[in-house]
Amino acid sequence: MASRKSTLYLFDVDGTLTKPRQVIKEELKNFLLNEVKSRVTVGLVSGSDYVKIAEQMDGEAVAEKFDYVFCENGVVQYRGGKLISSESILSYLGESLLQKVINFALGYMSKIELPAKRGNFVEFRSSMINICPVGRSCTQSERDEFVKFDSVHQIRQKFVDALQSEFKGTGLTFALGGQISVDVFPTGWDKTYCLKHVADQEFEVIHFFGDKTMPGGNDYELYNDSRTIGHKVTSPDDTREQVEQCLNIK
Ligand code: M1P
Repeated sequence: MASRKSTLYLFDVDGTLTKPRQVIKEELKNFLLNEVKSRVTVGLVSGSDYVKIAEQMDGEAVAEKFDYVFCENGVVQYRGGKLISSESILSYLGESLLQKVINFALGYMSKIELPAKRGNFVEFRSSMINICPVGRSCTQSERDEFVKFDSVHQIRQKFVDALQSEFKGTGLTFALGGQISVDVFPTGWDKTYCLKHVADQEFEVIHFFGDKTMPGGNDYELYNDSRTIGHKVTSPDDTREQVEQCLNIK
């Protein structure tokens, strides 16, 4: 029988609890905070930083509402409403390698033609760099247009291939996090990182719900980790159905 002490439910955000980069629906949020959190411990684990997770989960108080909020794959950790730990990609890689990656990425992106290009092509976060060919300041319709274009022309996959070949042996991972960008981080700083933070809690079972579970997707490692029971979901509605089945509350 699942209980808060024995069982942890971890949820990816984009594509799992919300449409990509959109705000969670009120009913699903209430379901998580009432029905689910009263039965098991609940955590969020996203590639995004805290600001984006808060926007999407409907408010700054997200860290207080959920038991755990693991940002940037869990390398930035909030527990019980407080920032507990984070790592610095700058200290880990050093300025020289970091600049080589940024310079290569900007050079590569300067040579591709897209339906639209806007601003904020490189977003520097505590523990990862997010590189975005269309530019993170694109509008929702420009984002949608890029997603279609990318599915035909494999813009991001080719970019990842080029980055992997250029930075082979440097211990960097290049992952297709969301819809329009590539996440760059030290190998091992994927979503399995968050499991280190809960090791002391001795959960008997850890369930993980995510949509990007294919190789190269940013849910792949945690979904396939032997310490979790992975659930592949296709939408926020599907997530709710699968959770109801697991908790036997339908
Ligand atoms: O789903 C998590 C991803 O969300 C955003 O992706 P995109 O803007 O490409 O849809 C980014 O914050 C990305 O870093 C993150 O992994």
